[in-house]
Amino acid sequence: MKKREFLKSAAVLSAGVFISPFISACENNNSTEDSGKPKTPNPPEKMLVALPELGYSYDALEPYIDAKTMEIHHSKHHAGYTKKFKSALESSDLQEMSIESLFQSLDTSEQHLSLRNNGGGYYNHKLFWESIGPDKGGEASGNIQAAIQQSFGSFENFSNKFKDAAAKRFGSGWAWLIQDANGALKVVDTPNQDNPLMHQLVEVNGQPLLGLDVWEHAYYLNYQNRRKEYINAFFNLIDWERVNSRLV
Ligand code: MN3
Repeated sequence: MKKREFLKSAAVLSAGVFISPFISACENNNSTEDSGKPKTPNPPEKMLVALPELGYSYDALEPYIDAKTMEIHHSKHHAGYTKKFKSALESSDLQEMSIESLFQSLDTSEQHLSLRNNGGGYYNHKLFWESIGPDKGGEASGNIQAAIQQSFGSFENFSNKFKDAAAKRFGSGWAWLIQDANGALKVVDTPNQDNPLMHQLVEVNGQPLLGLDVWEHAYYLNYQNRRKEYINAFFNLIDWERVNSRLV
């Protein structure tokens, strides 16, 4: 009995020693609060910006997107946008809002240019990686299928419209499937790293459901000038369940 009590108190003691730096760190944060009420978290949270992990390996999307393109696109291009966005955010007074609100506040001014280009690059690529995957593709199903049917008449009409927007986007940019404020789905395209959340900067705004990067860096190693082949290949990768989950 005595031995057991000793072991018990030794365990409590060692646990106490182990966690004490954590406790004292918390206590320091709460040092001005002595009312006994739990302290509310420090509002508002700063936007968390970090290069996301892909949910699959660089070669997982072969043969539709090759491993080398994926590696450069994610570890160089997306990493670059992420780093520059963090830096632009830190030197702005716009850190304490959601990225959606940030985009809505951006205008054509010079002071917003880096947030526009790099914030767009950060967000658009994240959405892009999350919209595709191995063993995906095919036709949409569920609510997104019904919404596509209602807005475009058929999946084929939608895919033709989307492919056309992606092919005709002059220079660098993105093709999008969006949901507007009335719930209707639309296909739009934007230049550079703009996106449909940037209300003051795009002709048609809405919630992005699906985005396709048609910058040459997204396909040139494998497809060279054959952008249409890359666009067709993309349809073998679309994760429709994920797109469905973005419906408002
Ligand atoms: Mn890109």
